[in-house]
Amino acid sequence: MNRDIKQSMMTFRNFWVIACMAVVIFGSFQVIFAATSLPAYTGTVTGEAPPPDEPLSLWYRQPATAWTSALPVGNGKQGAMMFGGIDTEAICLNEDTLWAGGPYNPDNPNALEALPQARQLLFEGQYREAERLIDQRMMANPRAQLPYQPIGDILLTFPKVDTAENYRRELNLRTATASMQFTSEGVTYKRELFASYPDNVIVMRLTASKPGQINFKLSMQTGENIVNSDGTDDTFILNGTNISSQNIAGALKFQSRAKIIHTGGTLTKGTREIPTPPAPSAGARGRRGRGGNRGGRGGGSNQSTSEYSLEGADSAVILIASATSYKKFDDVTGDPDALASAIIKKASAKSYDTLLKDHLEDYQNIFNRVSLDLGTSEDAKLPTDQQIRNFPQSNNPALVTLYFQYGRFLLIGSSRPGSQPANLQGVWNSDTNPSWGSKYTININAEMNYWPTDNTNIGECIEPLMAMVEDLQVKGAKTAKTMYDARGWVAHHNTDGWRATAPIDGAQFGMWPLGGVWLCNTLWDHYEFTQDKNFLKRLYPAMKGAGEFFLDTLVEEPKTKTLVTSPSLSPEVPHPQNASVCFGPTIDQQLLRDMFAHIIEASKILGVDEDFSKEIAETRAKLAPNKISEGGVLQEWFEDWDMISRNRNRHVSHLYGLYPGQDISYYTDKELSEAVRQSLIMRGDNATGWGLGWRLNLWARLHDGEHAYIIVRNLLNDAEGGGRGGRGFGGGSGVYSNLFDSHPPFQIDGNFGGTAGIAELLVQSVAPRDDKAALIELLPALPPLWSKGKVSGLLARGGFEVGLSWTDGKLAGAEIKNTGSSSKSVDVLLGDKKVSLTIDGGKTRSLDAQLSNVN
Ligand code: FUC
Repeated sequence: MNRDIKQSMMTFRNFWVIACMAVVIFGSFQVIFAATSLPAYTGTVTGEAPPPDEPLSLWYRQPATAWTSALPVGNGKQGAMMFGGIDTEAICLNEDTLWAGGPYNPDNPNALEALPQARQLLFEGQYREAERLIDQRMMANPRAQLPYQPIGDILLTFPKVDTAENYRRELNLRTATASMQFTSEGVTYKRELFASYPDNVIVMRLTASKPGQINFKLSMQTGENIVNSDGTDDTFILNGTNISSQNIAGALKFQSRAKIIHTGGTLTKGTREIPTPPAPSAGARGRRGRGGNRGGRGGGSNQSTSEYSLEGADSAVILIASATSYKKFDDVTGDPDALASAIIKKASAKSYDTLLKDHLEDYQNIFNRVSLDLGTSEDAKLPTDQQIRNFPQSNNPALVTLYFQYGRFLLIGSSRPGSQPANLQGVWNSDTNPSWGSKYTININAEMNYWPTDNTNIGECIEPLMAMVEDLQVKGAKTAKTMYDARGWVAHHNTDGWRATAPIDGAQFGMWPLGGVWLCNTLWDHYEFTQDKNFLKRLYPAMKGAGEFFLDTLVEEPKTKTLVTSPSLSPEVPHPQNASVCFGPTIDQQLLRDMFAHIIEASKILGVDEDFSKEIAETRAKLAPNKISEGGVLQEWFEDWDMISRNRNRHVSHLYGLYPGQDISYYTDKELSEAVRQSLIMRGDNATGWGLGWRLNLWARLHDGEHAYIIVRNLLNDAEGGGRGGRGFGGGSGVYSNLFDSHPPFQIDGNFGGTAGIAELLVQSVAPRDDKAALIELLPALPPLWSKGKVSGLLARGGFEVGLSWTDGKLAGAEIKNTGSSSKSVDVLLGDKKVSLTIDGGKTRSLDAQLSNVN
């Protein structure tokens, strides 16, 4: 179906679903709606609120109606979105362990028998037949993984407001607090929301400039099953169970609590009559859309029967916590009631000011490590949605700075020690059937989420990814044994909360056994930045196990006698033989060359597994090399099909070697780097969110700041204004008005790729290896439009922190700190100038514009 027609039908369907649910029940006070949107405010907004004092703020002069205009907060485990509605509000809640279904084993024992035949067909050039065979005999059962779920929405309804003066809502990135304020009949109302990591709680405060003015009713809705909704005198409690999916029964219990603490006024607990709920939308019950990937809309249709009313209070604080029975991918015996009540008990023992202070101390300790100034402009004074609309015609570097810092805020908000890793939507999902299940796609997306972790100095955010890889080793070992009769572990192109590792969706997407390797390489990068040997000890078993799997499954290509993966594919790109499945796609060998090099180095550093490391080195030497096609591009496949295919796909998998990989060095592999450049030109600058994030980093590595800026522009395209769009997705990629990346729909990886790429334009680095010192390059790809600026707190591989400033596009000065405890050498590069420094542990050296050492 024509994409535009489809899109407008979707919009129409959304409208209809929302309209059906916007049932006014009891007079002007109570409204039911789906929190993928908020009914538009029907009163009048007057006045022009000034910009917030904090320049690092997203801000708007009207409430959000679409979920992608609402503002997120998160503490890693719990996420919330706030619309800033005037007489209605929905706080959309996520808890990162609520997935559909329960523990399951999708490994397909029939795969093993089909494996040799698939390999043979591939070597015989019968790609289509191989793909068909794999599709029939080697895919997971079920063929899809299970989707991540929203908890539901806390609904607040307020007395009707006819006129709201000087309305403003904002997200202050310095305080990680979303808020809104307006004045009505001489009273200024303010509502603030933050998510505290130290207390694992979501905190909302409602204040008014005059006493006795806080009135609201609180209830909840969810797309999950409600067991009961009740509570104590001051605490709303909803107990529920998760939905089933793919015939895997829901096995999780969950609970959400909202404790209302008020000054003055009266709080009453009541019940409300629920009209016969609208039939659950197909989306709410696991309907699978286009390609099995497009989600349905509508998260919440089951309404709580309990409802709390606060009347005439001076102020109120609502403490919100959700918990589930998920303990681990194979253990669902947790007690959500005990967990949620413990959180609320701990948080309510603190005053609001203390909760806020502890939150700020924790958050700012991480967020404030990097400061960036790319310059400002008149446009920077405008509301964020306006800045986005103007961006193509303006030079507004302040919006780029905001977008950069927003990416850091989002990762701090969706991935902290003890939480799950950031999924395709971080920890902000409103749909029970989200696009691509809001899972972990590990053929680019989950890894991209972690690209800004180290260079933008938020290193602790990587911990959940390491923990997930520990789980995947367990599940992936079963998949390796069952489906390949191999040692070690394997993960294909996706995983979920249950850590499924078998190939899914269809051979042309799922038959890619390198997901685990890419994850290992992402984690290795953390080691290169930090030089943290304890982290390396934790990572090593994962690399070793992934290495063992490939020692057992690499096959010799008959003509060249080189080693290749088979069966595999170049992620999601069909080749000219009418299939995607193939042997030895370029990315596979690049990923393996990198990981094998890491294993060899780790074995030396940790003093372990000498023989294994030798075997890995021998195998590494036999891997099929990178090849340049007749047409001058880097070959994507083993065969030279690129010039036939002339693919403009968003995936640029074969360019992995240059970024984020290390297989192709811009400094030493000039010809291959040029071939990467040619491939990138052939692929084009037009892609969906994460495809742009990847292109940005690649252009940065290719030292082309001017071209990189074209990509920055595309990343910041106004997704809501139509504008340019990614191929095959019918337009609308870029950013929504809340600066969420639009694939479309919202997918968070583009935000993270963008943030990493902006840092990569300013500083690049190579870790020390053998007797070679670390390398730090200053301003490798500065876009000409950013003529003056400064940055501090970026990290470089080898254990360094870098600050620098520039004017007229040229370095003004730099500071390099050795973040380790012992003395280290580093080569510093600026254009074709290079100096070698030795910096004592914990010390900083300053350089001037000529790279002369000034102290
Ligand atoms: C891969 C990509 C899609 C999307 C999905 C989550 O399948 O090809 O574009 O990002 O992952």
